[in-house]
Amino acid sequence: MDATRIIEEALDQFGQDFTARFEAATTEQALRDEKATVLGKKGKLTEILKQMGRVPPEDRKRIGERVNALKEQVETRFSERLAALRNLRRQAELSAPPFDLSMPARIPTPRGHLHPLTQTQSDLLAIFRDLGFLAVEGPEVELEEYNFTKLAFPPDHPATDMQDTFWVSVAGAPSGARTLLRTHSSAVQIREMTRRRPPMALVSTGAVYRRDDDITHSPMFFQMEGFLVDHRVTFGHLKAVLSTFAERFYGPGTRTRFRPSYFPFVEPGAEVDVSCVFCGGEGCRICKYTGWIEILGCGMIHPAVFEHCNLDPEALTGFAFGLGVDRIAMLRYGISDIRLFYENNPRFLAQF
Ligand code: FA5
Repeated sequence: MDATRIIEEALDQFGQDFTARFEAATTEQALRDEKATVLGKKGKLTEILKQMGRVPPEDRKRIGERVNALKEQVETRFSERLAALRNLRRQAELSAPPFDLSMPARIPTPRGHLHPLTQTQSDLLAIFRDLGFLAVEGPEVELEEYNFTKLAFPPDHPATDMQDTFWVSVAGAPSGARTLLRTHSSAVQIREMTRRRPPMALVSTGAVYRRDDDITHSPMFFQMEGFLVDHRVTFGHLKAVLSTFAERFYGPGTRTRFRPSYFPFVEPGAEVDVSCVFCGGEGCRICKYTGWIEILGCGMIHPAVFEHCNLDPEALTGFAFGLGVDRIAMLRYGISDIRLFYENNPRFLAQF
């Protein structure tokens, strides 16, 4: 048989083959794969055309035209089959059970909210903002100088013991300076009094750290500090601010009681109790039958603290107070174990 016949027969065969292959493909991907087998660089047609060299020159034009026509047919059949397959898929989708995209998920997405301690902090801040205090922040990793020394803690004060305080080393801290996780928010007093000039009325909330761990004491907890510095500030102003706060936070009629107490950075110092919010002062389990609940420490800023901040203790006076946010929140929500605040159990948190 001559080369022209051989190639013509191969092309006939090719024409039948690819049509059958395209019909057999049932997915878009399978169809594309078949097209590659037929027309690709290593495909059937390329194989056949390798014989072209043996075809006499007078037949080549005819064979060439035939090849081009076949290529066009392949493209046409491919497009037709592709459209048919897509149509089939669409029909299948349309006849399948309806899929409702707008239907709500069976498990509703849980809505989060602020942590009860964050809620309590912002409620506390809001009251003091109304009273004219400006909210500021301080760092949780603090200098010993700000947390203890400038607040007039003597060097051997028990609070500075390893048992009470988390001492940490910090890269880049001033040389010779000791650093710690602040044990109270009073460090903010020093930060602000060294960089602002009076008058100032500031509040600050945030995390503080102590080596404590029981049902009413957590190693990390929250405090709020408030302080006011100006000329002729008196203990009377302190009492007015704190009793107004107590009535706003716990409700009208809440009474306050100031008991003398000691903190190195105030003189005089006091602890403040509020009439028990649970029994109204009658006496109950929560107030240990005293009718009173302790909520904070406070006092008039010690002259030594002013000196440490380069403020004139002859000209200025001021008061400061610090309260435990966790304690306030525990009383507010009737929670008996402080650790619940930090376990992040959604069943607990969802109740607020
Ligand atoms: C202070 O920390 C003083 N800086 C408060 C102060 C500020 C006095 C300004 C005077 C002027 P104290 O150590 O008592 O004081 O702590 C204050 C409150 O923090 C406590 O009443 C208590 O409610 C809370 N507290 C203390 N330790 C813990 C703890 N481990 N976990 C939770 N709350 C705590």
